[in-house]
Amino acid sequence: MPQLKPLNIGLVGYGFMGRTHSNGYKRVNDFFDLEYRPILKAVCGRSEANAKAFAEKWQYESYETDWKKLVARKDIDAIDICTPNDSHAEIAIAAAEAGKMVLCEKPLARDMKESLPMVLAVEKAGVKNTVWYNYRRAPAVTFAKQLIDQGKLGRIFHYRANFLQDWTISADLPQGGAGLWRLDAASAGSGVTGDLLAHCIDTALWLNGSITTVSAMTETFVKERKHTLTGKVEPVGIDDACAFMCRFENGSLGLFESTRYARGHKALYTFEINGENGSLKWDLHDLHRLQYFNYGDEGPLRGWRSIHVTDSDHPYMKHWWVPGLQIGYEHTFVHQVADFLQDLASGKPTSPTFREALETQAVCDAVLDSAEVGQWQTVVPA
Ligand code: SOE
Repeated sequence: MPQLKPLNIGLVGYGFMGRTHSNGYKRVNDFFDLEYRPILKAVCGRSEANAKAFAEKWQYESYETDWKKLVARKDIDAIDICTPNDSHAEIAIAAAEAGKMVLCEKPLARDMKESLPMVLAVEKAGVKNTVWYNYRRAPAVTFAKQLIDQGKLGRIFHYRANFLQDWTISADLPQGGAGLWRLDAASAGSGVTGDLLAHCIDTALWLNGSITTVSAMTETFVKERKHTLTGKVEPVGIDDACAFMCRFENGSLGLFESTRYARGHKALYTFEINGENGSLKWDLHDLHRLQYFNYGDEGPLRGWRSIHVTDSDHPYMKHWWVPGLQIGYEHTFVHQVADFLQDLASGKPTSPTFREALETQAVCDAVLDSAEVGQWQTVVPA
């Protein structure tokens, strides 16, 4: 077995996403034949005790408490950003200027204004970059992309997506701080639009092309929450729910809805796309299945088929178990690492790049602007 080339990872942030990414780095070479092996060189976080504990648990070789030191280290090749959204830009720009590859958790940043300099920085430095919109790499979603690209659906008429949760209904839940920064507009930039709809928009742009115009409404159901960091009751600046309609460049119509107030739904990301010759449906709670309706089927047999995307000729699946045995959420991150390493070896960009993720950001900005002014907005790409 030839010696694999090391790719030294410096991870910033050790929360939920720090765990999903670390798991991806650790497992990838067990399942994929690659030229590179990620080495867990260092994890960085402000609390020394937490950084040390994370390093021990996940077997990082070292830890830092200042991301600037991590970025300056000569033994780090790639900086992976898993911190709250308000710190993505500063870290990514510094990492690019230091010549490091940059992998950034979604969304790219809080808004377009903050995201554009990140794109320019990685492009100027010529460093490899990607944004972790992981759901693209659920095999059933990648399979949907293949079917659409093969023209199986024909002309597209409709795209609709939902991302429903229920974890912020209690007015007693504070905003801000570890775990709850997603409720704090200063940290997150926005609420469900940047956190959840960004996923739906990324997938939609990938599957169905650019969105040109949007008309949105948002609501903040709980208008004041105690702030974890100040201890004071403060106004809530995020959108708790957002719904928008839109037009795609290919002439199809889109409908999107997201909320954290849909009692009973934990992470119900669904999308459906309807074309002249067929339709596709996907549901995160049943993520290994793709529903397909083919208008070309023989009349009496026509109906939705539920494809169990676990065969070796389905995307990514030949690397896992045997046909019929499914994989799950964590594997989408393993796939992103595998693609990143494969593209690194062949000198190709890894989608979505910062530039591609900027388009998602442009749609999010247009959605929030539209909700604020109560009018249709044109999506303004950079
Ligand atoms: C929010 O609850 C969240 O964790 C998002 O931040 C993730 O991006 C999404 O995949 C699951 O939900």
